[in-house]
Amino acid sequence: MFAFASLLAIASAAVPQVLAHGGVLAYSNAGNWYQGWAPYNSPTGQTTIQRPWATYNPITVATDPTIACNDDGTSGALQLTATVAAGSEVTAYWNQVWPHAFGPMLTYLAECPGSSCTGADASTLKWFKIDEAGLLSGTIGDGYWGSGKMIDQNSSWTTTIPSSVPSGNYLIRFETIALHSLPAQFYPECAQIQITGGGSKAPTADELVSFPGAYSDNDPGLTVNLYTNAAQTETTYVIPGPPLYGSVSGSSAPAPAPAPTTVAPTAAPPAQTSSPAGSVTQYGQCGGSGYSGPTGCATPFTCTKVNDYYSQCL
Ligand SMILES: *[C@@H]1O[C@H](CO)[C@@H](O)[C@H](O)[C@H]1NC(C)=O
Ligand SMILES: [Cu+2]
Repeated sequence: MFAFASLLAIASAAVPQVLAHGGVLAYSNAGNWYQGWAPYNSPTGQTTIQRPWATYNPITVATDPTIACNDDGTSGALQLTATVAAGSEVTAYWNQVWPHAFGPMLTYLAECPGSSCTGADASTLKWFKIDEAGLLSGTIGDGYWGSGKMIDQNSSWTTTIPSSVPSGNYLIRFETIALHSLPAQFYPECAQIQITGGGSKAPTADELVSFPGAYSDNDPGLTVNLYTNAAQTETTYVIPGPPLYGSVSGSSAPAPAPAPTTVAPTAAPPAQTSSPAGSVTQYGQCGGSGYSGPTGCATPFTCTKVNDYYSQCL
């Protein structure tokens, strides 16, 4: 009896920490289900597209060596890769019910050298952000956040692989960041995908980052305190990380440093580079043969030709 009571005490001390956190447990794409790594099972025999990770506990340092793909994020012994069509949706499923409703959702890709991501060190890759959702409505202290929407969507998040991304082998990194207490809590996990049928728009130098490196503990989006008076009225939130893929104009070559400009007192605001600001949202159609709808993309997206029949805001 005494032993049983002791066991209960140990269990109740340990379980809540686990239940309060978690990570991505599975993925789906085009009707296929991909069970993820099970961090609390023996690694032996586990075979999944997800990179192995060890604990439900969050990462709490923005420059942690394992911020790319969690701890340890290296390939598994029986590592798999999912084939994913450019333009298709990938859904990541967190443990139910995800407990943290304050903070952003972010999805990144990193292309791997060679013919597979297996063996690639995630901390040496260059990442670009293909999806993000920060403060969606309301205030910092009491608003509706990307992570709240994730909870409402069956504790899952769906990202479309942009059809303009070049075909190749990639790590896809789904992340939710929890801001209910400081320091911010990072929950990133990665999976290996091979993108097929892709486009020709490589990310620009400004869009590419490293993990660690992309975030700093001092980033405005990682230091917000939800419980101040100011947070109850503040409606602007700056999502951490680089600009979204497709939002920086220019070629895939490293962008030259902007030349200093002298602005005449009467100068008009600089024109948008490719299309006027408009109403078409990200991934919406903005052009193509036979298309007669609106052609202006909402800021910060740019109307990007996919083929003769389809251009979309990216
Ligand atoms: C909700 O997510 C679970 C996995 O956490 C999945 O098994 C289930 O099919 C999902 N339900 C819907 C309606 O997508
Ligand atoms: Cu938690």
